[in-house]
Amino acid sequence: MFCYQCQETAGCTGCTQAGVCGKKPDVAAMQDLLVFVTKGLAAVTTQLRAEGREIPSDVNYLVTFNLFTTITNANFDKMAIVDRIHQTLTVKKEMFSLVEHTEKLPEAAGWTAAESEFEAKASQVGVLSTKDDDIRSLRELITYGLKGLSAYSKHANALMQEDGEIDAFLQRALAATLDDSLTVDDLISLTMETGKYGVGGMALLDKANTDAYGHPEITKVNIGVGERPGILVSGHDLRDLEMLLEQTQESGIDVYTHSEMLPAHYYPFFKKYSNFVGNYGNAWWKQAEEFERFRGPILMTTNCIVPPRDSYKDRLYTTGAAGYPGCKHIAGGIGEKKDFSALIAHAKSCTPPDEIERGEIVGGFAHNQVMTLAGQVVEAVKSGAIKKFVVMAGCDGRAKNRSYYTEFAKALPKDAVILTAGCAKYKYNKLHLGEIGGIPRVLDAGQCNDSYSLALIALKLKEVFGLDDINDLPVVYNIAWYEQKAVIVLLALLYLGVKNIHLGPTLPAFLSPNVANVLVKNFGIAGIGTVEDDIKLFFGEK
Ligand code: SF4
Ligand code: SF3
Repeated sequence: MFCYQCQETAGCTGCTQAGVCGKKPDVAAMQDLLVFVTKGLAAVTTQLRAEGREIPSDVNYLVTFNLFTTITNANFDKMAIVDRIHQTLTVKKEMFSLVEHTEKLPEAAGWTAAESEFEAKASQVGVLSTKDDDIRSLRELITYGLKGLSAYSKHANALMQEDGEIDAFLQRALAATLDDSLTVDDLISLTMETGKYGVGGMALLDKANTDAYGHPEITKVNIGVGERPGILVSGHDLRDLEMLLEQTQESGIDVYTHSEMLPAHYYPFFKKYSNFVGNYGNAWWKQAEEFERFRGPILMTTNCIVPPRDSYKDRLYTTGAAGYPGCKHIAGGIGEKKDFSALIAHAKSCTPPDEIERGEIVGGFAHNQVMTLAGQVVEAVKSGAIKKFVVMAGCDGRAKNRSYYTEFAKALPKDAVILTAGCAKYKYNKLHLGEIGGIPRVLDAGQCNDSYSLALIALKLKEVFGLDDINDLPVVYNIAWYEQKAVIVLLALLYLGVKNIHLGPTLPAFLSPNVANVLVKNFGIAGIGTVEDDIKLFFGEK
């Protein structure tokens, strides 16, 4: 196997024996093949569009679902991935039969085989099948961005919203990663275009979420536990949470969020459920210990899954693109009602969660809420009470060097405010960093996709302060990444013209030296240093 799509990749170069994430070589192979056949399907649909045909929504959903399945820590279930390959081959064949000019299509478009040949084919189509370092780097950068975009599209689809232009781009760009005629420059332009559609994808999801659940508002979230048995929901899919909450009414079962599901509490819609008790625990990588102590069933709606311990594996359920062998999977496609009765029955046989902490955390600072505070924020900036905003959005992870972010947050000058989104927040959202004139020093917009809110806030500040360039704002970017959703967030920020983003704790292994140079030269992308050096760099001498 060879995989280097996430920040924790072995030795900062690539996982070759087994994934640091727990992905085994046979699963990695089937993921490679799933990406390959999905690219083939994308080439077919792109050609069909060029020939004036419409592509059915179900085919668009299949593409995004497949890519989402291959995101870090989403699906470890080989058989589920093999099933998706079969399904994709069937759809691809149907679509292929409609193409007039098949001579324009790459090999992946027409490829099909019996399952017995999957492994052999997988070994020929992985990341290393592209020989040129820079072309490989850009193809993978685009593919990972598209994986992130797919995840966000899929969540919007779950709320019955879609954007045909985004799907068409996603498939065109996927197909382009198979096109040997494209040069480095072509692929750099495509990378930027991916960022543009990343903004579109996040805007689509923002609309889907806020249309369905209202605008996030300042909310105190309980981090303690109640006295009844509970179900813990993790991942990013709010529609799954809604269905679960509906089905747990009057059941005597409480519902808690974990990791990236925390921001659900900020939406007005979910506040009507009296059994929606609070958030339990921290970011995804602490789940082994925290799931053990939760004692009740856990629903993983998306990434990030840590291979479960036997002590709670029978309590771990997956749904959507998530999967783990031996764990029960709750079925249900876009627009279908899922049946969570198995989890509810299971919860009834469990004892209440073990309390791991008490208190509250505050969040809900997505764009609409911050706009209502705009006057206060602008005043604080003008008076000098707030000197700088530090965007610290992104992902958390288990690597020890990520303690940098906790130390960095602690070391910030007291007149700096953190803008965050994504599970990166868990590195500092319980530090009690205080307030500036009533404005908390950690403003949490929500999930990683809500980085979109941070971009809107920055654009609003630019307008209010009458600036021509977003980079003239008193905003610095110190972003943590882990998986591929962070890649699309990064590309979206670059597309919006944000410069000098610091990305850590390490730069992506999939950036070849030349591609990294392009990002450094054109966008001032940099890594992180020591906390002390970086504080000096961002704020000058204290
Ligand atoms: Fe390694 Fe990350 Fe790939 Fe897992 S997802 S195999 S940890 S690079
Ligand atoms: Fe976290 Fe996996 Fe990326 Fe959505 S839950 S931010 S790492």
